[in-house]
Amino acid sequence: MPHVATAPVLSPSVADALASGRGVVALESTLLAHGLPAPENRKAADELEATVRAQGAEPATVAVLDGVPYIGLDEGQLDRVCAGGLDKLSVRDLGVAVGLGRDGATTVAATAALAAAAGVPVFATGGLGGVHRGARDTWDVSADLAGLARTPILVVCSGVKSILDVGATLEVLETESVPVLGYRTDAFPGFYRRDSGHPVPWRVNGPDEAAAVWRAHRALGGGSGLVLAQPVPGADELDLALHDRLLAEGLALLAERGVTGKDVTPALLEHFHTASDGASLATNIALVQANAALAAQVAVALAG
Ligand code: PSU
Ligand code: MN
Repeated sequence: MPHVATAPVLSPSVADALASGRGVVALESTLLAHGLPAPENRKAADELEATVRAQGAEPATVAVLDGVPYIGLDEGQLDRVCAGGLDKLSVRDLGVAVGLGRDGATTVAATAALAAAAGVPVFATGGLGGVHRGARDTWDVSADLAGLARTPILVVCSGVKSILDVGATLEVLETESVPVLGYRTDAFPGFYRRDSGHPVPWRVNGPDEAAAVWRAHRALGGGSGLVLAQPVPGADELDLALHDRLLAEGLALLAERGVTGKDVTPALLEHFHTASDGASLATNIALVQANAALAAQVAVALAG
């Protein structure tokens, strides 16, 4: 008997928050399942949810379990996401995972699609996927970009990972009419580093300004997502020389091992975490935490 497709299931607290007009922040599960190692990922999952609650909003971590898309996970479901063995699901994989009754962690694109469909307009993550270095030959461009082009959701992130071609990624976001706002910065952040070397087209200086831009974007018919890019807190930034060494090593490792497709980003992040003795892990967790806090402030501003 084939698995019967199910509509997304909202946790009771998320359903309650939406019904009463309180702020809700979507959180993705790929960064937990494929971006952070165990057991740090489980601790980070709890801390992210606590951070969102502390700002007065409701966290909604998104994942597919037993073929059911969930918006808002309980403790046992977070355990499963962080235990390993889940598939990495982008938008094209959602129907497959649901149809076949699988477990999977959702990327930025897939989380955005499920959250927006459920009426959650704000989402926090670490870094967006983008155009990979060498994409001219490999055609490796994250489905996050096409996903944001058609999904109306405000994504708080620390720019894109420095493992990508940042300039090309910004060009695609421009082509796809996805607004990019720097949060209290004129520089587009580079994930582990505060400045990717590329400017942002626009800057906002508080959650209220971000909320005003989002409302206007939607009111004017903007059907795309919006990127609110916040640099990692200065104290948590990865040392520049260490960063550049890890990046060069990581890219060489990928080529040597022939890593391609959806394994590229997790493999590079893992190299950073192991080869830096956890320094990049601390940076990664710090930036996601800061983004969760800002996303919650924007969600509260939008709800008010
Ligand atoms: N941010 C993090 N860690 C991650 C990611 C974001 O701090 O692992 C994930 C997101 O789920 C994003 C994915 O969608 O990296 C990009 O994967 P790809 O390059 O294969 O599209
Ligand atoms: Mn890719």
